[in-house]
Formats: sequence, C-alpha cells, structure tokens
Amino acid sequence: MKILILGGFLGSGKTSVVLQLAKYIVGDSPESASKVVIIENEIGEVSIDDKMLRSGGYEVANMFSGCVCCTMSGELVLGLYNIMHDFEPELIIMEATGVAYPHSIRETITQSMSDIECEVTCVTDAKRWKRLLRPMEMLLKDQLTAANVILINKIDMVDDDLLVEVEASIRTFNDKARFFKISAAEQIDSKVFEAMLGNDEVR
Ligand SMILES: Nc1nc2c(ncn2[C@@H]2O[C@H](COP(=O)(O)OP(=O)(O)OP(=O)(O)O)[C@@H](O)[C@H]2O)c(=O)[nH]1
Ligand SMILES: [Mg+2]
Repeated sequence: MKILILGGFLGSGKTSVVLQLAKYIVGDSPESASKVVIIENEIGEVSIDDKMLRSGGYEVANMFSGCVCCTMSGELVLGLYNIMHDFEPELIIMEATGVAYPHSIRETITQSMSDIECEVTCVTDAKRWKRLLRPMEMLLKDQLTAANVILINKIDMVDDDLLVEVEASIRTFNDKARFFKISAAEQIDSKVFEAMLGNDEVR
C-alpha cells in the first residue's frame, strides 16, 4: 500500500490538488472510489474541505485533535492501521495541516510500518512565497526538504519574472525534487499526478 502525504503552507492549494488527484485516480468509474482513502488532518473545527471531498464519494477520515507530525504521531499510526484494516485501499492521500512538518510524518510512518510506501509532495504558493519566506523559513524549509515532488502553485497569479525568482528561491532548499508549475484553479496535467504517485521512473 502507498501513502501520499501532501504538505505545504496554509492556503497553498493542497485541497485543490487533492480533489483533482482523487478524480484522476478514480476516473470515470465511481465504484473505484473505494480504492482511495483521504485523510484530512486539520486542527480545529469540521472543515469545508472535508464536506467537499465527501460529496465526491470518497472515504474521508479526519484527524482533528492535533497535528499528526508531533502530538499525534501515535494516533496517526493507529489510524492508518484502522484504515488499512477497514477499507483495504490501494492508496491513502493525507493532507497535512498547513503547519505540519511532513519530514517527521514520513519518519513516523516508515519507522513503524514497514509495508507502506511513502511519497511526499509539497505545494507552494507562488503568489505569497516571498512574503512568507522570512517569517516561516524553518517550516517551509522542512516542508520542501521532505518532498520528492514540489508543486509551484497559483502561477496564474504571478508574472513570469516573479515565477523565475520564486522557483530559484525554492530550489535553494531542495533541488533534487521533481518540480512542476501549476495552477490548481485549472486542470492539472496528468504527468503531475503520476509523478506525485511515484509512478514514473525518473526521480
Ligand atoms: N487563483 C488561484 N487560486 C487558487 C489556486 N489554487 C488554490 N487556489 C485558491 O486558494 C485558496 C486555498 O486553496 P486550498 O486548496 O483550500 O488550500 P489548502 O492548502 O488546502 O488550504 P488549508 O487546508 O487551509 O491549509 C482557495 O480559495 C483556492 O480556490 C490557483 O492555482 N490559482
Ligand atoms: Mg486544505
């Protein structure tokens, strides 16, 4: 079984990407929605994201009482075992909170569950990157270094010069990941999803 962790700062576009990815995997056969379980780790109230995902017929599990990267790592492992037992999905997609450290989420999972394959995608917000970088550097750095795929999102909101600048800045934190510039407000290319799922060979 495989788990795809989506990290990235608050409002960077994680849910927008998850929605399209889930649709891409399920395709035109709604019965195959059962192959995918989506975990939304949000701190606080019942979320709109959650309602939106459920309306697509997906199985959505919530982890609300804290952040899975730190206070809830035990619950995360337990939750994953329960999901594997109850649903036997081929894929779990986990949207981490915007302030989560995906690096430690991956460590928790790989250390305690040897039979699970872990992919990490980081969603970044091209529009707000420069503004967030200084105050959030430690967090953004961790989110980026943990990732095998980095999405530079919201390219519809920036001009080409700024995009070049933002990409160069992001690459100083991780130049090994696969990079894709996207707008999750529009149709995302299938090659992006295949890379996120680790289905293409090039790394
Ligand atoms: N213009 C534009 N807006 C976008 C894009 N991607 C996401 N948005 C908008 O940005 C806002 C945040 O997107 P979400 O997908 O909810 O982001 P998120 O990372 O899941 O947010 P949190 O879960 O709250 O951390 C929403 O209003 C989206 O419609 C994009 O590529 N272009
Ligand atoms: Mg979200």
